[in-house]
Amino acid sequence: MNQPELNELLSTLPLGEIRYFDSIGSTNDEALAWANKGAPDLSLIVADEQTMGRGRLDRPWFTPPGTALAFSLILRPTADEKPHLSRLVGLAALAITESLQKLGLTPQIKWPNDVLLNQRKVAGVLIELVWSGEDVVCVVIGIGVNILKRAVPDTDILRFPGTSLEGMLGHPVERENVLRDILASLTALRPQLSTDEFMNKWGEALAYRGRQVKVDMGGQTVVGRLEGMISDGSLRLRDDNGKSVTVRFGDVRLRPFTDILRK
Ligand code: BT5
Repeated sequence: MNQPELNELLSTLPLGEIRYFDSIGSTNDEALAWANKGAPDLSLIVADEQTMGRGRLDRPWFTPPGTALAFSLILRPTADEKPHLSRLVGLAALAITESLQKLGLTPQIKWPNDVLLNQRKVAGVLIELVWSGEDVVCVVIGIGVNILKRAVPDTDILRFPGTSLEGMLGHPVERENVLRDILASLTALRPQLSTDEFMNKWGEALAYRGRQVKVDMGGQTVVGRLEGMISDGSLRLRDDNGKSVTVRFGDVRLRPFTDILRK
């Protein structure tokens, strides 16, 4: 992967500027800095390797060189999009699932920000906002996808089992094509962000629907049957007393099977 190849590969997509790095701390950090300096809408940072890749709550995200996709897209939300910023994680996750479906795979979204193949995490999304006073001026959508088996960290340092496209397909894939497909899906889905159609697509892609799950909300946990989402993308569960519970942030795990999967 290099800058001229990327420019050529993505030339038909409605992107802003594109910057490529052989190695970087975190593409999201670079994107946040660039957003603050006026990056145009849909500008893109791509890196071959991340040395300080981040997940949510500053958890580490591993991107060894030559094995994965790590990129960040800068969005300047329109007035119509601003009431729906909490759906952007779904936009990114859906774009990933659509691109993996093209490879004949059956991905699911583990709410809120993971994409799973066969119950294992193949991709993660990290959304970060740039504020000006009370107003969100930019959103950085960070996406990491494990392409080769070597991208997947050792099981003992993972919170959830991981996998790669190579691991699932049994052969390597061209990561450039996956990148192009994700960006094509994301830019095509973006105009639907405010619609019920978008929420339906997102809901249909959710893993564990109708199953008993445990959601860890940073210490506090909720247990219940996963019913779907409400319009802002929050998760809707039905607890054992039949009460509807809404969860805005957390880590979902299947109950009681997750611990078996971790081994
Ligand atoms: C995420 O966070 O899954 C968001 C990952 C976003 C990464 C992209 S790469 C481009 C951009 N630049 C960045 O710096 N970040 C974004 P979370 O749900 O908090 O999951 C983090 C957890 O995933 C870690 O605690 C590990 O257990 C696990 N993990 C780390 N690297 C992984 C990998 N390559 N494959 C599978 N799991 C991984």
